Amino acid sequence: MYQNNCRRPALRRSYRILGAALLGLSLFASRAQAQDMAGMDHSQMEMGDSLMWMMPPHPVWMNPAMMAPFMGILPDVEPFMPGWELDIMTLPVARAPEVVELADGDTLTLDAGILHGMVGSRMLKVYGFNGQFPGPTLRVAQDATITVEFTNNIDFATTLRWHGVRLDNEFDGVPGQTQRPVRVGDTYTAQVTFPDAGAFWYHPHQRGYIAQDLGLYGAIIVDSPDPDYYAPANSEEVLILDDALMTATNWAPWGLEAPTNALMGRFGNVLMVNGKEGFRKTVDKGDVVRLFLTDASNTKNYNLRIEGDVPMKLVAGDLSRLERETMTPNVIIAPGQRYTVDARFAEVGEGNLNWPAVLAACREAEVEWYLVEQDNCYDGDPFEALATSYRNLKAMGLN
Ligand SMILES: [Cu+2]
Repeated sequence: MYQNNCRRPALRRSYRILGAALLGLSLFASRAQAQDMAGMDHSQMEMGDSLMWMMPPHPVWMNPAMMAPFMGILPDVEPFMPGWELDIMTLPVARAPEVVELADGDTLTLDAGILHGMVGSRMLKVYGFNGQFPGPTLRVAQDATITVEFTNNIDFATTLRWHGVRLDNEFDGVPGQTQRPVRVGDTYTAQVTFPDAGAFWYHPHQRGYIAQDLGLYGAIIVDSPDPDYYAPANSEEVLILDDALMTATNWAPWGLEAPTNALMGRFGNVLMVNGKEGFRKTVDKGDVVRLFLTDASNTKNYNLRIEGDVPMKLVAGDLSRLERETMTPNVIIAPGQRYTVDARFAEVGEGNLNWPAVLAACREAEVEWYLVEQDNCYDGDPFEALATSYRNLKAMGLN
């Protein structure tokens, strides 16, 4: 489905293949396509962990459950890293997302490119729009129609999808169905309408398991002309949650010819809010803070609460405002979803909105990659749970 017109040369590296079933690989790409890129100058390639495709880390308690023969399984792909041939010091330094206000008839230029980013202490090549990682937050008037001029300057062809926005099918960024992928260096013009108030987002729809992982996404807030659409709040924050699989110094490589993950992407070991590890905000006692939350992770769910058991009121979801608002101690959000909550800091003084702790859900686990269950507050003994499910399977004659 996607085109392998990556600018980075392929490595000739043969991995031992013991089998791929456990990894759930979707090997739908042609290896031959990627091999067309072989034979280029490899002299600039850095050595070290960034060259190797690596097994994602898994929690300590799972180690004994991993059978030895499976430990060595590696997918039969070359490693992919963004902007392979570029010197990171020559790339523009990524800025934090800026707010762009848009009214009917406006034109938005979105230039997708490779930037010099920082996540924690890691200096990384990231993807972003208009020099921002993640891309700018679009604040659009309801019922506006805008023209989007999208230029692709990342490593491979891509498209732009307007998640949740009701617009003409031909502009919805579905490669191979409603439009051709936008090739490297090309510009694509779309007419995008915003008939619904609420929170939406934009992201690539071609090799999203790489491009979206690298930060090629942004938030959209569509504002109703009705000033009372939401209840009053003292302030607003647009927060995009994401995770990424990283080593101590860089991204863990993706697969060049094919995904090394099942379905939409891989779990990360680093959690980010708006492209940074952690988010901190100072609030005054009694403030109501409106949080526009989007889960931009490829595959991770979050079970969010605010440290100090700050009450939240769920006011809107994917389909705009809720008919009935609900008080909730936590919000479970899945990839692609948006929730809008009003949090009231009645008993909390300054500095106590500690976002990493919010992400920590029921335990301090913000860097654990395995929080995959909708209820990630499991406090039991995982070995006992495993043993029980094994016994149950055995009793049913399934094992
Ligand atoms: Cu989407």
